[in-house]
Amino acid sequence: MKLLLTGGAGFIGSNFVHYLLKAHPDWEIFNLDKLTYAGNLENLKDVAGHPRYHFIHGDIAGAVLVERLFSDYRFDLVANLAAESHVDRSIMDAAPFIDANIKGTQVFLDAARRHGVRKFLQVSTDEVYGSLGFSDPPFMEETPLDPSSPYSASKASADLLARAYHRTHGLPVVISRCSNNYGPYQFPEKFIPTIITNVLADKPVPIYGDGLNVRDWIYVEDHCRALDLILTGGRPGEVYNIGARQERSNLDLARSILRILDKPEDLLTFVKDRPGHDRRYAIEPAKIEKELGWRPAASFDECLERTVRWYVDNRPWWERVKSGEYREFAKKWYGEE
Ligand code: NAD
Ligand code: TDX
Repeated sequence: MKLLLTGGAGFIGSNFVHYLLKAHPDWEIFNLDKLTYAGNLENLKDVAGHPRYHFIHGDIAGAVLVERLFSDYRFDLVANLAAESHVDRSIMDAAPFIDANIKGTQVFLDAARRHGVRKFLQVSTDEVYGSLGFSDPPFMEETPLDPSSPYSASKASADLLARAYHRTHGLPVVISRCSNNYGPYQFPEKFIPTIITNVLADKPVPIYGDGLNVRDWIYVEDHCRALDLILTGGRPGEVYNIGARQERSNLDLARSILRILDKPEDLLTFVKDRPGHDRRYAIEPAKIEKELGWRPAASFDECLERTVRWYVDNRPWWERVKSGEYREFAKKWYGEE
C-alpha cells in the first residue's frame, strides 16, 4: 500500500509518520511538505533513512508537482494534513490560509480524481462547527458548519470541496474532525507548548481574555490511531468526529501544568482576548467509537504528564524552534535548499 501524506513535518503529521511506520510494516509512506515555519525535519530525523519512508519537499497547491507525483507513484491512499494551522496567524494575515488550506486541497482532490485512489482522507477540525455555549450539547457530525476565524473558514471551505468531490465525482473522500491535540513536537505557538516552555523558562504565560474558554483535549497518538482507522475502515462520503471527552477551561489547564512543574500561579498573566475567540469546543465521538471501535489509550492526566516530561527532556528541540535555529536543519540536511 502506498500512502501519500501531506504536512508530515508538522506536529500531527510527524507523529502520524512515526505511528504508521510502526502500525503498517507493509506500507510505503510518502510525505509531501512545503517546510513552512511550522515544518521541522528534526521531528523526523530518526526515520530519515527508513526504507519505507520518502520525503518530498513541495507545496500541495503546486499543481505540476502534485500531478507528477500522482502519475509517477500511483498512490493507493491520501491523507491531507498540510495546512496553515494557527488561528492567531490567520487573524493577522488570511492569505496563506486560502492558498494552503483551500487551493491546496482543491489541487489534491483534482489529482486524486484524475488518478483514482482507494481513499482520500481530509483531516479537518472541530473549529469548523463554530462556538458552543457552556450548556450546549457537543458537536455532532451533523452540526452545521459555522466557522469564526479565517483559519476555520478555510478548513470549512476545504471540507465542503472534499464533500463536493465525493458527491459530484464519486471520489472516495472521508473527512475527520478532531478536537485540540497535544503531545510531542507541537509548535510552541499553540497553547499547551506555550505554557510548558514559558514556565520552564520562568516566563509569563499569556491567558487570553478571562481564561474561561473551554477546549476539548486529545493526545496526538489517539488522534493518529483514529486517522488510521478512518483511512482503513471509514466509509466514503462520511464525516467522523474525533475527541476524547476531556473538556478543560484554559485557566484550569494552565494551573494543572504549573502543578506538574511545581511552579507558582503568578506566572499566569491575563492579556487581551483573541478577536472572535470561540467560547467552547466539545466533540461527540460516539460514531467513531461505535463504527470503528476507537477509544483513547490512556487518561488525560497521564498523557498531560507524559507531554510535559517530553518538553522537559527535549529542551534543545524547543529552544531551537523558539530561536529559529531549527530552520537551519533542513538546509544542512538537504544541502542548502
Ligand atoms: P502544523 O502547523 O504543526 O503543521 C502543518 C504542516 O503542514 C507543516 O509541516 C507545514 O510545513 C505543512 N504545510 C503547510 N502548508 C503547506 C503547503 N502549502 N504544502 C505542503 N505542506 C504545507 O499543524 P498540525 O497542528 O500538525 O495540524 C495538522 C492538520 O491537522 C491541519 O490540517 C490542521 O487543520 C488539523 N488539525 C489540527 C488540530 C490541532 O489541534 N493541532 C486539531 C484538529 C485538526
Ligand atoms: O498564548 C495563548 N493563550 C491562550 O489563552 C494561546 C496560544 C492560546 N490561548 C487560548 C486560546 C484558545 O482558547 O488557548 C486556547 C487554545 O488555543 P490554540 O492552541 O491557539 O488552539 P485553538 O485556537 O483552539 O485551535 C487549535 O485547535 C484546533 C489548533 O491550533 C487548530 O489547528 C486546530 O484545528
